[in-house]
Formats: sequence, C-alpha cells, structure tokens
Amino acid sequence: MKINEYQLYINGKWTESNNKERFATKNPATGEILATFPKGTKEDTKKAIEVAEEAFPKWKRMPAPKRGEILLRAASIMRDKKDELGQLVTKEMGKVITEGEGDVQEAIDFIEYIAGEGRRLLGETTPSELPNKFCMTIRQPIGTVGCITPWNFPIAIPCWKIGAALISGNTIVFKPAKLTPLCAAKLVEIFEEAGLLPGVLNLVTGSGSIVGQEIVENPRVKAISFTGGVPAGVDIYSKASKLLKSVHLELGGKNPQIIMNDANLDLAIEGVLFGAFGSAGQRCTATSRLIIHKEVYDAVLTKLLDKTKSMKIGNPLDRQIDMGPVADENQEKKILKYIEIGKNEGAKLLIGGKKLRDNFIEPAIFAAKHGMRITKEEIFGPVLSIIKANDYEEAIKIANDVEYGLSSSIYTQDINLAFRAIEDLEAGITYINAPTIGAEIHLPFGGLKNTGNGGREAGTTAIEEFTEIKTVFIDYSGVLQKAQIKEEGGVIIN
Ligand code: UN1
Repeated sequence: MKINEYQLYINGKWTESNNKERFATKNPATGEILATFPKGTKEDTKKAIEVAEEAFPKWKRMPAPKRGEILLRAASIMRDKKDELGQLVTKEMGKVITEGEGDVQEAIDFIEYIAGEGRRLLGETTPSELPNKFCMTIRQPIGTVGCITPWNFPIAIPCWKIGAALISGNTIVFKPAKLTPLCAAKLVEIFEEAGLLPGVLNLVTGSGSIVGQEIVENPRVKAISFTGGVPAGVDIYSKASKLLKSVHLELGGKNPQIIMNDANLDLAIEGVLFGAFGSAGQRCTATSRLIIHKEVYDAVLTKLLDKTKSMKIGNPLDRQIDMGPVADENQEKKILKYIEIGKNEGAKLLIGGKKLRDNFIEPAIFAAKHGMRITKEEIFGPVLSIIKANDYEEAIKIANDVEYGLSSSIYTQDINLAFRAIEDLEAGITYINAPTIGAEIHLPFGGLKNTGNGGREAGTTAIEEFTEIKTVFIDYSGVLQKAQIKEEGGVIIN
C-alpha cells in the first residue's frame, strides 16, 4: 500500500519543506504507518509566519459574522465527515471509537458555538465622567498567533484554539503534536474547503524544538496558545515572556474523585472507570486519584476491582472494546515506569499494570498513601491511585495537596456537602456526582496552580486569549475637556 505523503500547508497550498527528511505517523494499536510528514524547519516556520502576517489585514477586515459563516461551513463539513474523522482519531492515537467520535463532536460543538461569537465579540459601553463624551471598549485581533497542540484530543483541542483565534480575526501558524499530524492535516483540508483565505491558517509539522521554538521566539508571532506538559509550558512561557508575548498554557492535572460515605456507590464506580481509564487515562482531566471515605472504602474497592477485571482491552475500532492502546512507545515506557515507581514506594498494586503487547497496558489500580509519587505526579496513563480518607475535611485536604488544579469531582447525596466542595476544591472545574472528564465546550476550561497561567479556553472566555481590548473615548463636546483635572469655572454642562 502506498503511504500518504503529506506536505506543509503554507499560504493556501500544500508546500514542500526545504527538508527532505520525513517522519511517520502510526496506528499505536497495530503499528501500521498511516502517513508521513515533513520534519519542518526553522525556514519553513518563518515562511508560514510571514504569510500569516501578510494575510492578517485582509482577514481582520472581514466582518466577524462572515468569518463565522466560514467556521459554520467547516463545522458542517466536519459533521458530514464525522465517522471518517472519528476513525482517524482512533487510528492515529488509540482512544476507543466512541471517544474518537466524541473528540470530533467536541470540535463540531465548539466551532458552531464560537462561529456565533462573530455576531457578539462584545465590548462595553459606559458613561463618561464628562458631558458630551462617550466611552466604550472594542475587541480587536492580536495578529499572527501560534497554536501548539497535543495528541490526546487531536481534533477537539486544535479546534478550540483555531476556532477562537479565527473568529477573533487572527491568522495562525498551527503546529500539531508529532503523534497526530494526520488529524491536523485533515482539519486543515476542512478549513480550506470551507473557504478560508490563503495564509490565514498554516500548518507546519515537525518537532517542538525546531518548529515550536521558532513560533515561540519569532517576534512576528504575537500570542501563543499551548496545551501539553509542564516542562514544555514553562519553557515556552519563559522564552515568550522575553518578547512580552501573550501566552496561554494548559498543562495537565492530577485530578481527584472523592467518594463520600453517602454516595451512590454504583454510580461513583461507573464514573471512576470512565474518568480513570477513558482515553487510556491520557487526558489532562483524567481521574488519577480516587479518595474514598473510610466507611465505604472496602465496598468501593470490591466492586471497582470486579468491574476493572471485566474490562476488555484491544483494538479500539472494535465497539466492544473498553480501552485501547496508549499513544506510543514513549507513553508506554513512561507509564510502566510509574507502575514500577508505585510498587517500589510501597503502594499495593491491586490489579493490572502489565504490558500485554506493544502499547497495550492493563488498567492499573494501586492502594496508595497520599504523598507517594504516584499520588502527586501526572502519569497520563491508565493508572489510578486509591487513597483512604477519614472524613470530608481530610478528603479535601488530600485532593488539594498537589501541584495541579484542573478538574475535580465529589460523589455525595448531601447537597450541603456538595456546595461546600464547590468552594473547597482547588481546581478550575468541579463535578458533583460525575467524573472528572467530559467538560462541555460552552463553559470555560482551565485550571489553577501548575495547570496553567490563569487563562480559560472555550466558553465565553475563549476569545480572551485571542483578542486585545481597545478602550475608546469619543468627545463630541467641541471643547477640550480634561478628565480628573479641575479648572477654574469647573465643567460646563450643556
Ligand atoms: C484534555 O485532556 O486536555 O473534559 C482535554 C474533558 C474533555 C477535554 C479534555 N472534554 O475531558
């Protein structure tokens, strides 16, 4: 079979890189090579930035509702291709097919939602302290922005960033993760078909240390939106800060699910299985710590282990399968290393944790003590640590005692406790009686502490990272009026 050879997408054309070297994207379940892509260079990236900058004035001037129409067309094409795209997500990064389709649906939902923002992009109006003067704010695009995206949601997360950047009037250099360039290329084809102007969205594939670095360090790129690991995020933030760029970071989590003694246990267990092992635990929002009230600890454990035992691991395209492979050999290595770390620090491996074959790892559950590395560090794999808590206060203390703060969950039927937890859990997202995953796109997404640097993607906040606010004062008094300064005779009111 001839393997698809893709190019870079620059200025509305599939363009050869000046580097002949290529890399392959593979199906982690089978090892099959799906396509190859150029290892983009600094020069390729510079070219993409240059054309994005040239395209900016035209794109910026297009009325935002018109930009929205293009986005709606893209969403409609995605809807038509949902099955094909869902399969591609599953083939390229290994999540089970229903979740692959979910990834695409999340992208469609967001693009449709944010297209409507073209008819809002709201500013404020407010009275002036002076007569015959009008004050308002308007939103303007920033310019050329860099979108650097991860492999775990290879359609949805690029769409969060690209959709919000486009509707706001920015042009883009898009660098997808090296594991999922094919999803990225398909997405670009969809935006091309939807009628995006040349140069508005440019795709450069390759490594973070070359393509990513140029995006971060090139002064013509005015803002960066990045989802990925903490070390890369810190590196981007520190380099981009020297150029005073605006940087949005979404860097992961160590998300707790608390089960209280009054919880509906069956519901809570169903939730934790989905939260911990959905996408093979490779979500920033994955449940990686289960904190159980001591009175229901044994009951939860018995049922949870029972359910975990019956999970079917295998080809994620098969709808009977509960969990597919992890994304590649590096993921596999890292996850297996954490399973060893857990054993060595005295956590009890209650189930799973064995490598079945290349990239396939059994879901693992540890009985752990809070403070062990496996209870504190992000593993990004199907590894769950169970921790016993004496009461609500201790559960919250454990939940909060990590460096991350993305998602959190509590199962309880006590409405008062639920509301207390909403206040007490240190996280950008809290679920009551639902797992830590599954955020909806019309609500803000992001977190505290090392999860990011304060921004929120999606929802009403989505455009914030991609717009500048301009404050406008219009004086129609015909005289020089001075705010704050009192002059002889005072202000004349007409
Ligand atoms: C991520 O893992 O970075 O809430 C995003 C969820 C998904 C998005 C996760 N809607 O789990």
